[in-house]
Amino acid sequence: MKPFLASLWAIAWLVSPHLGLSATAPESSSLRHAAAKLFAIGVGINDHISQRTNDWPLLTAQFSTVTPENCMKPAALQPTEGAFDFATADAFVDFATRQNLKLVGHCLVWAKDDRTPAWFYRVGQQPASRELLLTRMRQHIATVAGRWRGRIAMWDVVNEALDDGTNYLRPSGWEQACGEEFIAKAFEYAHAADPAALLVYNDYNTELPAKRAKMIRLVRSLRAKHIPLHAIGLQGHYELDQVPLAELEATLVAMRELGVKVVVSELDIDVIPRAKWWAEGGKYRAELRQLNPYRDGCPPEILQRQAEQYAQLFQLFRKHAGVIARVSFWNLHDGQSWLNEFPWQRVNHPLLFDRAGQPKPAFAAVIHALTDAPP
Ligand code: 9MR
Repeated sequence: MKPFLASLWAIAWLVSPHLGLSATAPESSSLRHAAAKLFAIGVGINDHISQRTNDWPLLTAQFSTVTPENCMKPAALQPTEGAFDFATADAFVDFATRQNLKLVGHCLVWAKDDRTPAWFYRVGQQPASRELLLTRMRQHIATVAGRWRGRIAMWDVVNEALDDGTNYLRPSGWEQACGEEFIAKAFEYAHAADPAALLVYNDYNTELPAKRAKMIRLVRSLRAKHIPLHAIGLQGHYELDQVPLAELEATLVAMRELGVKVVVSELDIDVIPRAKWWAEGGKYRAELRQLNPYRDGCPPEILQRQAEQYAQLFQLFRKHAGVIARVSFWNLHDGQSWLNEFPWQRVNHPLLFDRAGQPKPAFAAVIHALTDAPP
């Protein structure tokens, strides 16, 4: 190429993304482009993404933000006291940085005993004191958030602390020793370790009125103490035909009124509903374990219903884009979804891309909901 033509080409290449001229990922075929003026589009992905080259084209065409599915959790990073293992998470952060993907760290504290290494709570056979528990928490957060200071855009600081039953907070080693204070401290420690990171409280079912009320109480309480809480994570693990649109909208409005941002942090729509697993003391579990109706593929009418329900969700997100900073899916495509394993093994189809990474009807429905003229 002649030097003059070469420089013209270089200028065109440099300005084209700003003019929306990207040839490879225009609005009609890329979620992140379609949502660009509204919110970031993210995804929770396999910890070993840096080695999974087959996943890269879909990931980078569609998403701008990534959350590691497991490798930054306390159990992965500090399984025993002081013995940090950063190998997988470091490779993840380097990969995302190289690919210009923003990072969500997940999570500094998981307020569930079965998800927190038992050593945090104990001294020998005795429960650890409040002081010791907070010291351990501070060391964990300072080491982890400090390690990638300035490189993680958002941290899920505390995950799943609100109770599903009648308590305010879920009973846990944290709650027992410190009450609500452990949440406040986690945010203070995270802010000290990485002052530029946006700090998120992340939980599920916060659309439901009872849990929404607990979340409002938590936000008010942290705000009154000037705790650096910046956003609420609504996980968004929904089930086909049960997407709680009106209740979700009420939660979005409540967060807007409180002046706190929202991230939809782990979105999916399960097509083999799972709620029955927990009903009536678990008496349906043996029956459900046999249930695997879509092992040979998902019927078109189910895919169509899923597409309509995803479209309704994204219409709602678009309406409330002023309060929503990001919408992240939980897993890259159907073959990688946690819902193939949880709470029983079945071939599931909860995402926008099928097992070959090809767009499903829900993909076009979401693009349409994001880009067509508002009603
Ligand atoms: O998808 C994750 C799965 O691979 C893990 O086994 C599990 C336990 O660590 O966590 C899953 O991700 C969860 C996330 O960390 C928090 N919200 C609920 C997600 C689905 O269970």
